[in-house]
Amino acid sequence: MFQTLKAQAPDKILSLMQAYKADDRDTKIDLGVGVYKDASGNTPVMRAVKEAERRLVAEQTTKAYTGLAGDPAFADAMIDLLLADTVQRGRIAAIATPGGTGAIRQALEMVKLAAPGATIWISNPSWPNHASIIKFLGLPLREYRYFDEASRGVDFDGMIADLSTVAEGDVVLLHGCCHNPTGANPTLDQWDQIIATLQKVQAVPFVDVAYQGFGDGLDQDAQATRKIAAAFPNVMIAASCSKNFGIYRERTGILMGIARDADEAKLTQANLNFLNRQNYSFPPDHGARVVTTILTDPALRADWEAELEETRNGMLGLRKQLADELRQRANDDRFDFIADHRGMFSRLGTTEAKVEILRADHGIYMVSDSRMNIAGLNAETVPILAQAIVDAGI
Ligand code: PLP
Ligand code: TYF
Repeated sequence: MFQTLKAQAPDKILSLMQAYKADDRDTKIDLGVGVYKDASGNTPVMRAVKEAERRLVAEQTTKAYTGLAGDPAFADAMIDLLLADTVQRGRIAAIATPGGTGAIRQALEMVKLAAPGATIWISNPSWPNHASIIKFLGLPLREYRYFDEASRGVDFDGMIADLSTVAEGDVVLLHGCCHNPTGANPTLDQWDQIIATLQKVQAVPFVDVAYQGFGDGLDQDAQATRKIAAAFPNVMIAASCSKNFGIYRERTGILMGIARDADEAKLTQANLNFLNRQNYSFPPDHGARVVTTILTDPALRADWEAELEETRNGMLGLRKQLADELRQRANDDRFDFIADHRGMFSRLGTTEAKVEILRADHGIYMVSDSRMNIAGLNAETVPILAQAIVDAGI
């Protein structure tokens, strides 16, 4: 059987991780995979996570199965964190999933069930796994313009022009905040126009939120998602706890489906439960329970928010430092966009050949599309990167 298999293209970001590990230069700098790193290059377990895990180990009395949708308290806590009171709770169906990726996969399977002919629209560019999973499921895929190569900001006119051509019932995948891979995000006014455009064509928004708290703050990063949630009869939202709780390997995420009314929400919930059952039955519980413990305990929650703020402000500081260094060294303000971008990533906007020069000559690893993980930097390596960018003639 296996002899019939074809080779699969490897994930570029994960291959880069391997290449970085194999490089024996001690000056190497890893700006590849989207994992947060502190100034010493470590990805620590957050304080509140450690404490929640300690309590769980001490107090948990059973590991028996939860429900197919996961622990209902997790859904309540996550809906509150992301949507606050934007939408009536009775209109929201939700399932716990293995990470944000599991939620994306289940959302796309939901489209296959509910609207098999619908085209899925993704930004150009987007997180590579979006297109990969859509194609794997055999769903029609199209791209809308998103990134303006010249300014390294959002190509807003192009985006609106393309979204105006979406057919009724098509699904439009949007990054709720901290766009991956570009770091460029619409303003709240622009979000209003995006929403008006999608309402006009009667599209179904599908929001991917993987970095809440990494951009402008927990509430600020949820603003676009809340606006969308309030504006459409049906919305899907895939949220990940990997980054903002630092629990990458626990595989903790949630898919929310906003329905027209409570009856439709019950039907949606039953179908989401069905999809969990078809794919893996009960979703992982440990990470979800850690998240619920933190979000529902005021002291733990305050400590988590404080540590997340330190993380966020650290990345903002590095952005500013890098933009300043580049302004001085290049004697030009063309890199100021780095300070305007939000989240873990910025797309530098250079060629694959220049990215390769940075890797070969300077041991600086970024994804071939010139996406850099800002958290891979520290105060000492920012000037080294800035000089390398100038030396490479970027
Ligand atoms: N969506 C985007 C845009 C991402 O960058 C990620 C990456 O971590 C995810 C979803 C899903 O992450 P995970 O499956 O690790 O929770
Ligand atoms: O974009 C990133 O780097 C993160 C981590 O197959 C990641 O989202 C990268 C590739 C992948 C899964 C997660």
